[in-house]
Amino acid sequence: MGHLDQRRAIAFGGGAGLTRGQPTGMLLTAPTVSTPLPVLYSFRRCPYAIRARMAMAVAGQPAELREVLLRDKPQAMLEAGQRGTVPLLVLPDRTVLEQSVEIMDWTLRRRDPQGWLAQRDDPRLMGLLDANDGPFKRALDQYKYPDRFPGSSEVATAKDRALAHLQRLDEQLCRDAYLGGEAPGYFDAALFPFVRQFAAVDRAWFSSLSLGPLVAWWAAMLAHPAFTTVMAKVPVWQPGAPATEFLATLQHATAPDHDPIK
Ligand SMILES: N[C@@H](CCC(=O)N[C@@H](CS)C(=O)NCC(=O)O)C(=O)O
Repeated sequence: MGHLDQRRAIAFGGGAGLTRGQPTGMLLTAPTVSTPLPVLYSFRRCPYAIRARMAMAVAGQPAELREVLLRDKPQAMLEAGQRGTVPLLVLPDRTVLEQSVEIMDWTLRRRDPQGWLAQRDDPRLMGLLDANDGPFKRALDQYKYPDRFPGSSEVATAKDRALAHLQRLDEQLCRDAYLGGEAPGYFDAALFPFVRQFAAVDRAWFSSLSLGPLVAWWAAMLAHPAFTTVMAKVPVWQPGAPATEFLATLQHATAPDHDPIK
């Protein structure tokens, strides 16, 4: 519960009174009652936001979705959180969740129809998550955006360091099709958006890697409904504009996402 202990209360702006719709498809049907919804500040292509949205999609968690531009963050978001990062979830009781993993945990503890939390405490998988969010993310950024690291000697080794992490995933995926077993779960959603970014730099090369299980997992996750649905495009949020209801956006999702990296 450590993460949740760090919750912080802020003034809750907007979202109150939004009427929940009647989502269909892969998700549960939410009741048609007018209650305040959590507000999710998100950026469509952010891997942290993708993992949070995937958990929310699987759980059928309603929210008001506020798509932001990272170069022009809304004031309400900056006032709500301390970090200025997405995803950011503001609950109706004014609790603020500022870490993607916190949002996944909060969401799935409320409702976990696919049993994603069963693997949550596996130390091996937790180690992979730490490696993903730490050294792999750093290597990924250096590989994708070498210009952002002028003079850094790390840039030259970034691709190899990223690949070393992917080899660890591949070893895991040699045993089972997904990181925690034969079905997708928590850690697949948590790590896949980052592997997707790495792969998107050079898809042809990535697809031809001799890491067969990893490439097969990547392809399966690209087609996973929780991923394809949360990549639906939504307008950038403007204060005062009509709210975008998260579950409703999922109904309109169509093709798998193939757009380039962020
Ligand atoms: N540890 C955070 C990291 C979130 C994060 O860094 N998100 C990026 C976007 S992918 C962000 O908002 N960066 C702020 C910026 O670019 O100004 C989490 O897990 O949610």
